[in-house]
Amino acid sequence: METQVARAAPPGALTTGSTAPGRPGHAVGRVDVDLKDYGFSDRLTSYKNNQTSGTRALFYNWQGSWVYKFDSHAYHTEDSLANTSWNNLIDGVRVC
Ligand SMILES: [Ca+2]
Repeated sequence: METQVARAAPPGALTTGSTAPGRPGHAVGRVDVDLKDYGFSDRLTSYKNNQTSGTRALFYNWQGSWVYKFDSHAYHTEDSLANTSWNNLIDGVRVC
């Protein structure tokens, strides 16, 4: 299942300038895009990060809280997470 990070979000849902942790395992209180709102929880295998160049998208798994897994610097296309531990795992995205 492919989702486009920017396209998946409703207008105004993406925030910029938010502080986001950059180390794996760090939990945050919220994410900008909750993939369950789009039926994408545990279904992310590929994505296109077509945000403004240099913008980062941070990907989180819900483990009772949002736990950071990896990030993507725009522009970036991930064709397949199938051979990673992140396949069908991600539930939320933050943008900064
Ligand atoms: Ca998950």
